[in-house]
Amino acid sequence: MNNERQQVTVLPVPFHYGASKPGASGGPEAVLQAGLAEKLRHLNLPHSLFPWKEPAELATDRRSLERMRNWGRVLTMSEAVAEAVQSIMESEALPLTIGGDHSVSIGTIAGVTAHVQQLGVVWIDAHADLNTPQTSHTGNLHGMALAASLGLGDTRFTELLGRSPKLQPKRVVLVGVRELDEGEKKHIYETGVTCFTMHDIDRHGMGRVMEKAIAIASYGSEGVHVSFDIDSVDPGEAPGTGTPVRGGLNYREAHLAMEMLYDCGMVTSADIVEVNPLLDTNGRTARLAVELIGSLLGERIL
Ligand code: Z70
Ligand code: MN
Ligand code: MN
Ligand code: MN
Repeated sequence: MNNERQQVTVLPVPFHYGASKPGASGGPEAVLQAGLAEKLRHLNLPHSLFPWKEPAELATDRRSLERMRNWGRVLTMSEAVAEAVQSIMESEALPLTIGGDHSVSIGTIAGVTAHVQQLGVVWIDAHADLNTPQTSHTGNLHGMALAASLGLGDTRFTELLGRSPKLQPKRVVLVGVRELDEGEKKHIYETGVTCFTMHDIDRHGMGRVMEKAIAIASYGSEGVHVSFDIDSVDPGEAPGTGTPVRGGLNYREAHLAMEMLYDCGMVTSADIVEVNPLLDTNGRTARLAVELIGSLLGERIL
């Protein structure tokens, strides 16, 4: 985006079947309650709410239940999200998808890449979400979302809207990672995606890490997609999420990341996922999500 009063279309996706626990389906409502529309108004950004309709349920193949839990539900949701995001991109607005668990990003990336072929991705998360049905210990599709976008895993997901892979590994950067399954480490080495762990952030600072992340995601790219899993932030600051992991981003690091992404002027689309109001304390995590969206869309102190 060129950042000039970009039209924003908010896509709420109340969905939790990609995760172990329910609750993430309350994410969009919680983030809206916490003042998302007011924030966009305050930033003087023209915005609208996409009328999300719960798709009719697809019969689930029972044989696949263990390795890809609820795959039928996740697939129909992904198709609907991909179509919605594609139409938002067509209208030249920025799709801001509010999850929902992280499986919603399978659809958002499919929708964005229908328009932006060479898309960079900055995936900010405690996890890498690089499992396939073969490597996953849980069978949860939110742990397979980035893998699917890179063409790894079940073809029903990798070939959403046709083309696979959606992303080239050289444009994909993970930030904030602190919990990886063995198979995910293998996928990082084999694909060559860049992974900045909490170790890198502690050692070099968030500013330096984000400079590198943005340089990698934007080099030769036509746009950058931001996929922000709220569990990247330390559980002390963001308790309302399904899989909290100690030692996460602090408040300032999370905001700095979003501010630097805005400043790069390349952001075409974003997801904020895994806000779980059932696990939240007094709406703290939902409010944080709204503040971070503000920073991503240009809010500044001075
Ligand atoms: C684990 C899995 C995950 C988000 C947890 C966890 C994945 N690697 N992703 N929370 N957002 O189940 O595959
Ligand atoms: Mn995630
Ligand atoms: Mn995560
Ligand atoms: Mn495990």
